[in-house]
Amino acid sequence: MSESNRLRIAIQKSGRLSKESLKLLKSCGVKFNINEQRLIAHADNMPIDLLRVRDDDIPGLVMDGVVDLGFIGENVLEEEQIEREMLGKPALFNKLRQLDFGACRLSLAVPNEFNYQDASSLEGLRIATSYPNLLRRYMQEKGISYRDCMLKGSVEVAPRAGLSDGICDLVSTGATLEANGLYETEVIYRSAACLIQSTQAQDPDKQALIDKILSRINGVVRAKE
Ligand code: PRT
Ligand code: ZN
Repeated sequence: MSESNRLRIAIQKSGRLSKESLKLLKSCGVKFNINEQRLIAHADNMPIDLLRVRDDDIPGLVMDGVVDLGFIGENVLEEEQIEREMLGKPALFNKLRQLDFGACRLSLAVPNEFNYQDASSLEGLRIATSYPNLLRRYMQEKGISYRDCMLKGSVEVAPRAGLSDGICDLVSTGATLEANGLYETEVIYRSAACLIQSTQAQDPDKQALIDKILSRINGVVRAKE
C-alpha cells in the first residue's frame, strides 16, 4: 500500500458525533461532498481525505497510524487505549483538543427499587456495560469486586431482563435511565468529543496542514464561547 500524501481524517459515519464533526471541518473551510455509500470523501479544496467509519474503529486507526487525525468520544478512546495496553498493541495518540460536542457521562445506575448506599452496594453483583475497561478501572480503585455482563447494546434493559443487577452506561439527559426504571448513582467518567492525532512522524506539509486546521478549530470554538 502506498502512503498517501493527503491528510487522512477519520470521522464517525453516522451517529451522535458525525454531524458536528463535519460541521466543524466545514467551518474550518474544508469543502467536500459526502456520498453516503462511500467510505472515503475527498475534499475539493485541500489535500484531505475523510474516512467515514464506525466510531469504535477510530482510536485504533489513529493509534496504528492508518489515519492522521480522528474525531472521537473520549469514552471510546480511553476504553480502547486500556484494551490495547493490555494486549500490548500500539496505544499512543496526541490529543489536540477537546471539542464542544458529544458531552456525556459514563455512570453506574441501578433499578429504582435497589437500595444503593455507595459503589460497595454492588459488591459481588453483576453489572452490564459496553465499557468493561473503564468500569474495571473505577471499581479496582474503589476495591470493589463485581461480575461482568458485556453487552454492546441494549445495556439499559439488562436489569429488567434479569441479565444484571446494575448497569454502567452513557447518560446525557437521563431520559433513557428513567424510561427503563433505573436511577443514576455515580458518574465514573466524564466525556466529550475530541480531536486526536497519530504519533507517527508527519511530513512537513501534512503537519503544516494539521496546524492550520487546528488553529482554525481553535478559532471556531473560541468564537462560540
Ligand atoms: O455506529 P457507531 O458505532 O459509529 O455509533 P454508536 O452507536 O456506537 O455511537 P453513538 O453515535 O450512539 O455515540 C457516539 C458517541 O457519542 C459516544 O461514544 C459518546 O461519546 C457520545 N454520546 C453523547 C453519547 C451520548 N451522548 C448518549 N446519550 N453516546 C450514547 N448515548 C446513548 C446512551 O448509550 C444511552 O443509550 O444515549 C442514551 C442515553 O441518553 P439520555 O439522553 O437518554 O441520557
Ligand atoms: Zn460505536
